[in-house]
Amino acid sequence: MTRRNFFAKTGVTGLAGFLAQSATAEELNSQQNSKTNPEPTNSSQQFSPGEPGRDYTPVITPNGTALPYKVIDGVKIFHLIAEEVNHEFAPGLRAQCWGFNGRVHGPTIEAVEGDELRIYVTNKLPESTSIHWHGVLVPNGMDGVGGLNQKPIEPGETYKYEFPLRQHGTYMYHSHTDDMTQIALGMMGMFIIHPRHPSGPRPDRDFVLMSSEWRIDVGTSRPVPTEMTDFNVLTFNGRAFPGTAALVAKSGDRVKIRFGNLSPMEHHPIHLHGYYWKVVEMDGLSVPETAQQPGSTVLVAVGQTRAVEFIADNPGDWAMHCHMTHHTMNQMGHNAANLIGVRTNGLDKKVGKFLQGYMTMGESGMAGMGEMVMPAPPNSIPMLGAPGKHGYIDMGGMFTILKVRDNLTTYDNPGWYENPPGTLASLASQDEMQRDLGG
Ligand SMILES: [Cu+2]
Repeated sequence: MTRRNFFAKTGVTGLAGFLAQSATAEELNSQQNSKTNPEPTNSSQQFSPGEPGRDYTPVITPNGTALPYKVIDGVKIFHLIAEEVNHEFAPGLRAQCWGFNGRVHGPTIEAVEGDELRIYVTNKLPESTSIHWHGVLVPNGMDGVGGLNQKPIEPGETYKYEFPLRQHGTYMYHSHTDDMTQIALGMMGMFIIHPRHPSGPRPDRDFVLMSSEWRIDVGTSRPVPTEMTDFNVLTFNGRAFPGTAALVAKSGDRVKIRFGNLSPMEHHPIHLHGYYWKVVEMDGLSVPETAQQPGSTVLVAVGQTRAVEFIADNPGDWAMHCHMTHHTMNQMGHNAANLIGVRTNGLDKKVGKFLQGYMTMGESGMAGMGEMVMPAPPNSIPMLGAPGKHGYIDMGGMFTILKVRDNLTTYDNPGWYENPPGTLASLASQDEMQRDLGG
């Protein structure tokens, strides 16, 4: 559905409603790369991971990008710039965060086992910082814990980290000075090391998804670093559904998904519909084939990485999300009264005379709350969802869609799945109910 006929159908053009400011999930999936992902600010790039001649399948960072590098005297040179970033979590919600090279989270560092790295870190923040290479085996003085392993990088300074890559796998990087503030504001990214001598089949699609969580009070634009329990924006790669880009694969592809979690406080059981996978990496270490746990949900605790693999042999639009239900919601107050089953007939109308836009929470469940056209506080995203092919999708937060199709010619977003005849849940007829359920 295009934006034009979406607005024509729902008639909300010009309304100050949630819907008026949001595109369909499909549109977001197809547009957001160009809208929200500016090229990195590093202008000295000469190479990008995945160029012809690279002996690996480059990873895909949905809603993100890889950090460019150049090679000087055989050393791969990267440059991370820690800086404030005005970041969009989903259309309608932006906040002043801290990230790298104009991004939240930072770009994915991608290199190969055996590489010699030199990573410059420039601090453009108002306070000191330092960067830890999470899970990467480095000399002690390169480990990045401010005060313990190095002097903090003061505002305006540039430090260099140098180390060889002695391993391969899925790792992360993050601030390790004033961690509570800097991680809560977004200073993290993924660090992927490809094997020098790959064994086993190479993935056709190799995705990277980093989980995080934020407290951003409605109408404000600064994440709250002191929050310990009540996070209201849950993200994959810094984006909340419907702002998350779909993962696209074609039938028969070997798909690898690398999960990392640097949420301040919470673990995330990530669940994929339509498939089971095998866990092939734990904290970057390859799991021997005979020990690879099968499943469709993998718990990714804070500080952990997990990588899973499966063959994309079941076409469709498959949900993939954290299974904690409060982690697939956008901004809401968690202290609302429980009114499910309470008859509040007419209450909204009566109170609405005095309080414009008043709405009772969930008399008959909360589905549809995101769909209602109600005045939105400035800079906030609805609690749930986006329009989908078959109606409104009551999901938000740490939710995305795996799109698998036969005969794809590109990996651009293919739109919504066309269900083959006889494979779509539908309203039961009276005759069918009489036949199968009896009188
Ligand atoms: Cu979660």
